Amino acid sequence: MAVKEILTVPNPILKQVSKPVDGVDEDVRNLMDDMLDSMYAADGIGLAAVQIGVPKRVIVMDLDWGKEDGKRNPRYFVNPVLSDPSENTLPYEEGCLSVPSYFDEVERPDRIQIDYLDYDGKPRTEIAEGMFAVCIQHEMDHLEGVLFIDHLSRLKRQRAVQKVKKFVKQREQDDAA
Ligand code: GNR
Ligand code: NI
Repeated sequence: MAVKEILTVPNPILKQVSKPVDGVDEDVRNLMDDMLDSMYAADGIGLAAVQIGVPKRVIVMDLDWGKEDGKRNPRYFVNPVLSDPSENTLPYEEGCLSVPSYFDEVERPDRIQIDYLDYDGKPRTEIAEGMFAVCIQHEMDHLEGVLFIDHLSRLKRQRAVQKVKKFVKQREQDDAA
């Protein structure tokens, strides 16, 4: 288990389309463990492998992270496929560990089906709603090289990248001090 650095915009690796994995083996489980450590260390609720520089179709998530009781509820999604989105959409104020310090509203279907392999390589199907639906669609976008700011106007996206560059520079200075 290891905490890895999370890549931020405008790193071109974040634009790569992630490749499916050949099933869940030791290497994929190690990757998922590192992703979960990195996600918790950064106080996130989800993470795609490409965010730590590994363009594979692997996602980790913990929607209970940060809640009062402090209990962990990690979830793992390997080679996920989304289908059957609801017609109904809902706006949600999103953030991204790869776009730190910037938040904005994105509108997405509020309900969607997800097929995937779990931590043990077992195929599963679930219906995602609410925060789960928001997060899984945000993470699936990462697998296609898409960030939540790509759903915004070009002006907003440019402002977001400028803000992130400043934020990351300051964070590096603070860390060095
Ligand atoms: O930690 C995260 N919070 C979040 C909030 C609203 C919508 C999506 C997210 S995912 C984000 C972590 C992340 O960047 N995952 O890719
Ligand atoms: Ni993200």
